[in-house]
Amino acid sequence: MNNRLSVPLYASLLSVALLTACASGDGSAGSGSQPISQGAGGGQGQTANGGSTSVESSENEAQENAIVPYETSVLVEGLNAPWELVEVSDGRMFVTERPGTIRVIEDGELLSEPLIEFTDPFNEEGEGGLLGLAADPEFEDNGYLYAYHSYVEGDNIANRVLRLKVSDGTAVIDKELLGDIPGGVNHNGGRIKIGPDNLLYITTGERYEPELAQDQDNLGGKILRIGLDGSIPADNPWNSPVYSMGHRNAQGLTWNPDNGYLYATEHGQRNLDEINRIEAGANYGWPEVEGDDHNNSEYQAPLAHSSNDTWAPSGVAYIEEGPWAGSLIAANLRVEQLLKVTLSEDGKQVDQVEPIFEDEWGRIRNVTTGADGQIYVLTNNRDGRGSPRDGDDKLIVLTPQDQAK
Ligand SMILES: [Ca+2]
Repeated sequence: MNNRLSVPLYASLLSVALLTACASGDGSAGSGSQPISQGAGGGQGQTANGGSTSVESSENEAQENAIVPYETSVLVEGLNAPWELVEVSDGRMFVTERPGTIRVIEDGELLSEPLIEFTDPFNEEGEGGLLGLAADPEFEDNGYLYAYHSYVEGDNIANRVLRLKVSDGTAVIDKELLGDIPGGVNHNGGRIKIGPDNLLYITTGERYEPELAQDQDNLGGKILRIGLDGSIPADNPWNSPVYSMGHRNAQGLTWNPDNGYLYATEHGQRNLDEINRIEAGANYGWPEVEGDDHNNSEYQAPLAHSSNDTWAPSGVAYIEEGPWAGSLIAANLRVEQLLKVTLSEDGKQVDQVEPIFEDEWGRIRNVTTGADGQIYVLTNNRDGRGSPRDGDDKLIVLTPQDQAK
C-alpha cells in the first residue's frame, strides 16, 4: 500500500500538437503510471527566457520518501459517485453523490436517509449532476449549505448554485444564488468553495465550446466569485461573477490560509493537465494556450502540468498540518492516484509532483482535510468510467502515523 514514488521532473518547453479531441478531461481510457513533467511556469507576462528552472529529485530523495507517513482506513463504503465532502460543526459529514443526493455520515455511519434528493429540473448526464458543496462558516447558526448542480433549461443543460437550508436531518432549497451557468453532458466544472474572504468561488466548464473560456461576458470556462447571498463583490475584476478566465474545465480549488494564495486544478484536452495559481482578472489561456507556452505574455502559465501524460485532476486540498503540511494533494481520476504537489517556499512555483497510492483505490474524485492532519479521499469508480470493486465508492481516511492508534 505504501508505494509512494518519486519521479524525476524536468522543466519543459512544450510544442505539442494537440489535434485529437479527447472523450473528456475526466478521461475514459485506460490507466497506467507515467513520468510526471513539471512546467516551471511562473507568473503572467513570463517570456521565452522566463527563468524556467529544472527540478530533479535524486535517487536518494526517492529512497527517503519511500514510505507514506499516513495510516489508511476505509471510513464509509457504498457511496455512489461521490463528489464533495464537507464536515460541519456538529461533527456530521455531508457527501454529494452525482446522481442527485446529499448523504449524511454521522458517527462514522452512512445514514440510509439522504439529507436531500434533487428532482426536476435536476439533470444527471455524463459528467453533470450534483457536484460541489460548501458549508456556510456560520452553519451552526443559519444551517446554510451551498450546492452546485446541473439542470435542464428548455433544450439546454445549465448549472446553478443553490443555497440550501438544513434543519435536523433534512434540507430544502432556500434560494438560487446563480443560474444559467453553461452546462453540457461534459465539462461542467462544479467545484465550489468559500474562500478566506468569505466569498463563494465556483469553477465552471466550457461544455466543449472552447471559445466560451475567452469570452469575458460568458460564465463558462471560468472561475467565478460571488457573495454568499449571490451578490457580485465590488472588487471582482469585471463587474460580473467572473474572477478569472481561460479555463477549460477546472474542478479543484484550495487556499493556503497563511498567504491567501488560491490554487486550482484543471483538465487539459488530451494531456497538459494543469495546476494553476489563480489571481483575479488573469487569463489562463484555454484554448489559445495549453501548458506553459513561454512565447506569450498574455496568458498565465500553470505552475505545473502533466506534459504528454494525463492526471485528470479533480479535487485538490492544501494540507495545513501533518507530514505533508505545505503541499497540495490532488485527486486524479484517469491515472487512479493521488498527486502530491510540493510548492516552493514562496508558493509561486511547484518544486515537485509525485504520484501516491497509484492503482490502489481506482479513480479518485476528491481530497479534503479533517481534524488533526487527517486527509479524506473519495473514490469515483461508480461514475460510469471506472470499474467498481467491492464496497465502492469509498471514503478513505489518511491519518498521520503519529496520530494513528
Ligand atoms: Ca492554462
